[in-house]
Amino acid sequence: MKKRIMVVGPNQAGKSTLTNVLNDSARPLKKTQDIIYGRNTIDTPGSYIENPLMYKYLIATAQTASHVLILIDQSKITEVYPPGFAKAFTCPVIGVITKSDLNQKNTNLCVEQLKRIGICEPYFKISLTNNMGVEDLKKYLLMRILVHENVRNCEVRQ
Ligand SMILES: Nc1nc2c(ncn2[C@@H]2O[C@H](COP(=O)(O)OP(=O)(O)OP(=O)(O)O)[C@@H](O)[C@H]2O)c(=O)[nH]1
Ligand SMILES: [Mg+2]
Repeated sequence: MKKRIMVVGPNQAGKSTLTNVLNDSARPLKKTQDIIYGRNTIDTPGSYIENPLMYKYLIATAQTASHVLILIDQSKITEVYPPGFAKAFTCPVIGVITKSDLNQKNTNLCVEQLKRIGICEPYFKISLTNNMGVEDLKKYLLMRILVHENVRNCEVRQ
């Protein structure tokens, strides 16, 4: 089964905008109500991370993902993630600071939050209005997916 990149984050953090970029698609941006499987991604509703009763759906869905992107919205600091939340996932978790074109003074708070969540660096600072940082994130993901596939192919051949 094809593994996709799952995108998690608070309401309006830019999850669907980012999944559009990762899928080269242009789905209209309306509030995401359900988990949406795209060509390369799994988009999730902001309400799932804002409601602890919904964590189990995120964790179960991530079982089929290659990576989880945890988004922090730089424009609006909210503490929705519990400390150590990244450890709930069995696949690699990558920290992404979104809307980096807005409220630059919040960058350090975002970094501190990613650390509290238990995510290791590198963190990716992106803006989807001016495309800052997006290519670096795409390259990093592609590199990680290719390395993972090579390792799997080697294991199959042995
Ligand atoms: N300034 C700025 N706005 C952005 C950026 N990325 C997304 N947005 C805007 O933020 C709003 C919300 O974007 P979405 O991608 O729908 O956010 P979401 O996290 O999917 O939202 P929900 O599905 O409701 O949780 C839209 O108006 C986007 O155009 C960014 O990098 N900078
Ligand atoms: Mg959405």
